[in-house]
Amino acid sequence: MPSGSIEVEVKFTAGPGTEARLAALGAALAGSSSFRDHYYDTPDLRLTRADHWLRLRQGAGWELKCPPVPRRGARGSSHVPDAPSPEPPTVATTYQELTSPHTIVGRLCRVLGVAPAPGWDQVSRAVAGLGLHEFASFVTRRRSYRLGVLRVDLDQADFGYTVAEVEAVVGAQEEVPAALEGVMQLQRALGWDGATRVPGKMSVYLQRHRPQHYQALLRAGVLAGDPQPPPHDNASGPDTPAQCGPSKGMGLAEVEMGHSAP
Ligand code: V4E
Repeated sequence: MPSGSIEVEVKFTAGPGTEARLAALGAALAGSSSFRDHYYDTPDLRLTRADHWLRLRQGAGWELKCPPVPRRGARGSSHVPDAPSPEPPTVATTYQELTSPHTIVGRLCRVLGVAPAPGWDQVSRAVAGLGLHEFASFVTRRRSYRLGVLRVDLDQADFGYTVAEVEAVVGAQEEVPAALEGVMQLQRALGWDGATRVPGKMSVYLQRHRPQHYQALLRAGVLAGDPQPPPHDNASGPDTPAQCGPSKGMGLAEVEMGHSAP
């Protein structure tokens, strides 16, 4: 897909037994990493209120996570600020991840209603020209597992929040339903209930450090319904979710969506 991959992901809270369960399911530790993300928006928050998340990720470069562009003629086909795409019918989220500078700048300009200026072939120039400013910056320590085409990230953010996610990356909108099924199956196999919405790092960061920004996103419906973790710091270790327990007979074959990753 020329304009970027589509990420289908669901967050959950890892417990002390999560990594053992991953190993029992046949997941392989793909690596550990640590990286800083810097997130950018206009002073009046037009990007994030339109559910567009521009970040500079250490070691990866510029990335834009945004709602997939709906098919022509579909409901909500013209995405406008303050009108995020409808949520999928689960707690999982579906976002396009753009990494090509040309595509990122084009999408930013479309959302902000401006024409790209000459020289904006580099995202950093567009960021300066559009007057974007950094509104969040934090470090994530991550352990990543692979199970077939699925990936599980166990994240610990430096502001004292831990969260995990199951993710599938697909190339086209038609592949989203199968990916959704795969991530939800693996999440259930890891002992989570598939119905509890767990906030992401950014949601917790904004609530703690940028409360006005957080409230604006609640009003815009971008973070609507996110329950927040208790105000205490959970950096001392992952919470043990009440839902964690033996999986109900979920075998490896049921959670694999396709061939094994190399
Ligand atoms: C898409 C989004 C944000 C950008 C950060 O996305 P996230 O997946 O939470 O971060 P991370 O570091 O895990 O990125 P990855 O390495 O997987 O690409 S911030 C808020 N959103 C929207 C959003 C939402 N509304 N609800 C949930 C549960 N997550 C994200």
